[in-house]
Amino acid sequence: MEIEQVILPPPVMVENAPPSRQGMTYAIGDIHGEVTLLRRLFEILPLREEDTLVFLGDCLNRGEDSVGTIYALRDLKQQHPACIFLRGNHEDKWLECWDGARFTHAPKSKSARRLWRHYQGKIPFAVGDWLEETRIDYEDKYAYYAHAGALPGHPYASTSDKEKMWGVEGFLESEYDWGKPIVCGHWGLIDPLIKPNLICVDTRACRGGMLTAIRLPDRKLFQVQHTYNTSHKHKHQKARMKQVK
Ligand SMILES: [Mn+2]
Repeated sequence: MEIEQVILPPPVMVENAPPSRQGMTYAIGDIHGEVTLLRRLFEILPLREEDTLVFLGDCLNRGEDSVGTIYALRDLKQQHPACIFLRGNHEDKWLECWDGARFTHAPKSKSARRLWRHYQGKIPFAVGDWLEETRIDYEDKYAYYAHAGALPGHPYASTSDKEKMWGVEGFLESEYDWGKPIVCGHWGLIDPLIKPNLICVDTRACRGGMLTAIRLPDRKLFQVQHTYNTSHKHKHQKARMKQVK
């Protein structure tokens, strides 16, 4: 099996750095294997050394190349150590099949089974190794970050791990103030949802939508999308850059 390593371009450095060199945080929505979009996103992010990257989970399954995406994320962390990888429901499912050395079976989903068949059950060790590194949530001075959000109406700390990864009904509609905004992916929206108390940046990258990143604290959005030649869905793709605000 040929495995292609994906090399990400070096981070773009900002020419006119803001007067304060305070680190900002880029939260990146569900990638779902869309490694080309990931690469394009990093062509437009004005990432600086002091900034933190928070990947909001569901990095694999469904899209173009799940394993390539994991390699790309691993390489990115080599270049930029301040990378946080959150655990989404898709990572959670794959981890249940990981025994610390290999995957024993595939999760029960169409895209996971397709991946399993593609590698004839021999999914590279690097994937399990990376999965082990994922964490349920993250907090910094700007926000709480969890793949699918938090339990509405209760302090953040009372949200269970399962709820953070799999979501709770009514979360997106909630006006509850957790003290800091909750930043999440998971919900497959057409446009990013940006409210005072919560932000969702899963914008269906793997289903013809956008891969979205939001920067905190200024809430600037960075988005890339495939543009398809209608007859060759995955061949003639270009990222279309759309910056909002
Ligand atoms: Mn999800």
